[in-house]
Amino acid sequence: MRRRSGAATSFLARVLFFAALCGCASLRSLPAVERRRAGARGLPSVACVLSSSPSEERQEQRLSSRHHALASMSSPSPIVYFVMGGPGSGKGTQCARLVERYGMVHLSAGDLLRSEVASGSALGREISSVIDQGQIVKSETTVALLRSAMAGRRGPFLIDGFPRSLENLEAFEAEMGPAAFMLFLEVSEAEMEARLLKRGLSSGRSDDNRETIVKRFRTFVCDSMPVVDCLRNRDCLRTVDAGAAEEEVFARVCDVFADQQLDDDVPVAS
Ligand code: UP5
Ligand code: MG
Repeated sequence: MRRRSGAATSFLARVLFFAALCGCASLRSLPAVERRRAGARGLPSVACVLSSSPSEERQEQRLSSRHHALASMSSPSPIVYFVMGGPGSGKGTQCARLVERYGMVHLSAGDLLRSEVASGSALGREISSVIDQGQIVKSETTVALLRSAMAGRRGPFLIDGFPRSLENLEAFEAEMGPAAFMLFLEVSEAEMEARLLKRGLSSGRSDDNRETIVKRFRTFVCDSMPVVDCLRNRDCLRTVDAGAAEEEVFARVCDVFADQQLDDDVPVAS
C-alpha cells in the first residue's frame, strides 16, 4: 500500500516537474482542479519573453521574478480566468453567458469602477475623469475593488476587462497569484466601434461616444496589448475570433473552456 502511494507521488512529482519545465503549456492539459493543486505545491511557470521597449522589458523581468516567488508560496489560490479584448469586443456579453452555463463568478473591473463612480465618493470622482479620458485607473484602486469583490467567494472567477496594463498584471498577481489563462476576444476596430456607437444610443455610459472610443482604442493598443503578448509568451493565452454573431462566438468560447471540467469538478460559484 505504501509503495503504491509512493509510486503515485513520484509519478505526480514527475508530471509536475515536466509541467514546471514547460510552464503553462503543460498545465493547460491538466484540469482546473489539478492545476489548482499543482499551484498550491509551488509550480513555477515560464516568464514573459517578448518586450517591445526597455521599460516593458524591465517590467516583464520584475513580473517574471515575482511570478516565481509567488509560485513558491504554499497557499492555494482561487481559480481565475481573465477575459480580455478591445472595447466592445463582447467581454461582458460572453461572461454573462459563461455564468449561465458554468456558474462562475463574473467580476467586471469596469462595472466595479462605475459602481464606485455612482456612489458619488471622492474616489469615484477621480475614477470618472480617468474613464472619460479612456485612460487606466490606478492598479491599487482596481485591485482593491477586485479583492473586496472576491472576498469570501470560492470562484472560479471570470475577471472581465482586467488586467489592462503590465502594472495591473503585476499588482494582481502579487496578491492573487497567476490566472489559469486569459481568454482573448479578437475583433476588428471597425466592428467594435460600430457596436459601441450602437450601444451608446441607450447605454448612458459616459465613454460610449466617438471621441472617447478613439482614446479607449489607443489605450488598449498601447497598454493592454502588452499584457496579451506577455500571457501569450507564457502560453497562457486562448484567443477566440469574436467578430461573428453572439451565439457563434459563445460556441467558440465554450470550446476554450472545454478542458476545464467546469461542469462536474469545479463547485458552483458562491
Ligand atoms: N455585442 C456583443 N457581442 C456581440 C456580437 N457578437 N455581435 C454583435 N454585437 C455584439 O458588448 C458591447 C456591445 O456589443 C453591446 O451592445 C453588445 O450587445 C454588443 P459588451 O459585451 O458590452 O462588450 P465589452 O467588451 O464588455 O465592452 P466594454 O465597453 O464594456 O469594454 P471596455 O473594455 O471598453 O469597458 P470596461 O467597462 O471594461 O472599462 C471601461 C473603462 O474603465 C476603461 O476604458 C478604463 O477607463 C476603465 N477601466 C480601468 O481603468 N481599469 C480596469 O481594470 C477596467 C476598466
Ligand atoms: Mg464590458
